Amino acid sequence: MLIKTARDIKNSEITPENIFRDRRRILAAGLAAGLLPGIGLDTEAALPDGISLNKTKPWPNSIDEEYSDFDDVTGYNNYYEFGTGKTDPARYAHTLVTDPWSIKVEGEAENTGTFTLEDILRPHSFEQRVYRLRCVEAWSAVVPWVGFPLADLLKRFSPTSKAKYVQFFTLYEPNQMPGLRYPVLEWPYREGLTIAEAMNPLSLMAIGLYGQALPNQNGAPLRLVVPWKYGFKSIKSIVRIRFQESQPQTSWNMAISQEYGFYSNVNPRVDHPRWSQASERRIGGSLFSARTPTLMFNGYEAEVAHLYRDLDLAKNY
Ligand SMILES: Nc1nc2c(c(=O)[nH]1)N[C@H]1C(S)=C(S)[C@@H](COP(=O)(O)O)O[C@H]1N2
Ligand SMILES: [Mo]
Repeated sequence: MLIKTARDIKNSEITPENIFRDRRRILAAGLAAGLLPGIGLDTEAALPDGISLNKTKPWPNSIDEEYSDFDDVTGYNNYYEFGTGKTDPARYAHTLVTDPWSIKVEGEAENTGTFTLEDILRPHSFEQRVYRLRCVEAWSAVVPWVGFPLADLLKRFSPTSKAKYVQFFTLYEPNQMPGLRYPVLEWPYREGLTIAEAMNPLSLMAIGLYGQALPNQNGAPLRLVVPWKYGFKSIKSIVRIRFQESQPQTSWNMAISQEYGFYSNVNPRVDHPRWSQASERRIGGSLFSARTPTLMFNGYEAEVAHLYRDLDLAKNY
């Protein structure tokens, strides 16, 4: 039996756009619930042999909103290593080599070293979590991510009591990533979280979306999704994880510290110096389509507000 992936279904095969959308939704949901056999799909190419998304379980706390279109989520991206244009990553990220892939773990942890992607993924079972992700540029997307809690991974390295923060680095390979030629950010791209943020059950290590492995432009083979923070915290194509006592450097803070702080929590009450953060536009609509109000912590206030009880969020943006 041949199952078409979202990517294979051509618009021309179906007339009304909403049916097209619905079919993709059903396909992705079916794959994630294990209702459809994954045999014949080549969409797990970014994952090591033996790692399969067939047993992905739906996560019960997913938001109940219509998914953004697969084509928008995989065609309109920020991944500056492949260029600063929104369509550059989809156009150029095919040169990213995700196999073999390994991750170096260092710093304040007992179990450091270099691990293959298979070592990293093998013990985990995968969930489909529908999260809203909001870019600092005021567009947002509703995406069925596939992944596992970041905390479950970090605990395997036994961080020491000095591990107050964790820093992440993206691959740096100028031969594969044409955007590295331009000094728009500090390379390699780096991000950081407090250990409490990293251990929060919402922090997701993602390996897929819409029931299939991550496309390169979305950060294959594994990337963070931190849904209560602006999108740039959700670092792609991770190759290094470092536990440390002091607050780590982050590429956006190093580039423009007046605009991008360490925390970067979604906060409609604290504007970006150059634009309002009070509302957002769902990806895929026209520039003139209705904006929806941005929610505190991107709608995840109940889960994460306690992390910031003693912080002035206007100063700690
Ligand atoms: N390595 C790396 N990770 C990155 C970025 C980047 O340029 N390089 N862009 C970030 C930004 S600004 C956003 S909004 C999200 C976008 O994720 P998406 O393209 O999967 O929607 O990725 C984040 N992760
Ligand atoms: Mo972003």
